[in-house]
Amino acid sequence: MLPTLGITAEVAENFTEDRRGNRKQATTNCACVSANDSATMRGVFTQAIVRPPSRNFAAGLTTAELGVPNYQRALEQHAAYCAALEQCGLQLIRLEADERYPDSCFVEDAALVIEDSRTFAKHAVLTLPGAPSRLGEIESMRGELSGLFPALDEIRSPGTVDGGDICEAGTHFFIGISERTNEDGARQLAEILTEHGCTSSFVDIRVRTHAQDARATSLLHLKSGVAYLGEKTLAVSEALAKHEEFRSYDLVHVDPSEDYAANCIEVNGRVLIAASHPRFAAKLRDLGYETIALEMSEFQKMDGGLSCLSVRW
Ligand code: CIR
Repeated sequence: MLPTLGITAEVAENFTEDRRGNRKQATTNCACVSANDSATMRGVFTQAIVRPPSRNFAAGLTTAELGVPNYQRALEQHAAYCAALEQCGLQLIRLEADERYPDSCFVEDAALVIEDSRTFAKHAVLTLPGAPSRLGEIESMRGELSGLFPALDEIRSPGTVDGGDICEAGTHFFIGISERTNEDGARQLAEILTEHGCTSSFVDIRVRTHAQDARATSLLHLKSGVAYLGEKTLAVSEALAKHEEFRSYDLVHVDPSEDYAANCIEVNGRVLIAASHPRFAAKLRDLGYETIALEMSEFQKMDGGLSCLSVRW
């Protein structure tokens, strides 16, 4: 247990793998890669954009019915999240809180950064969020990303894409078709990915995948139910476990009582998971993953999870 910032580091094995399945030595409490080293390494995350919740965070969209989030606690949880990303070796680009958009701390939905499979160059894509109240979020993201990348691709209306619906699995991307991401947007994104030597497939999360399971229809985003852990392995909620698209992958099943835990993120050999999901944490440990557990209660109240709080590359 690390007492600082509510982070729990659980080291299970002395090795781990990066996003492309390269085995490497795990480290316990220091950054896995320095920014300089990682700039020359493929498939390694070096940077992330984050934005803290704004004072009016509670005015954002939610279906969770878990109560009103506590702003101070949300700030503390966000700070712990940022510290965990730094612990994993990422340099953070910290945007200012933006009260115009109460959901804007969920930066993942407004952009993604992909790696060209042939040149390994990083390439930024501006999305077009499916919720009208979030559309304006892309303008500050555009400003930020255009200063960092030579050119931006973008999803254009009538297409809509939320970053939460895009699950990168190496050079393949699963694109969720949801209440937020429509077919037009998914097709546009698939074309952009093809131009960068990546493949993609669509996963329709609007349809019920388990006849008796009402939860199957309640995923906000694809990544509310699935996460890529490297080496052709996915953490997957019951609602998505039987989906065709995941058949050729090794699946780490998330117990239905811990559904929220499916939204975890692998960062340079560590997996950030939501705290208080002991079954999932134990399963990952048994499989040899090093995990960092983070309190996420205030973001969960607003339908947000670990992936949503950063754009990582
Ligand atoms: C929304 O409904 O848009 C926000 N309250 C939550 C967004 C969560 N984002 C994500 O899963 N990528």
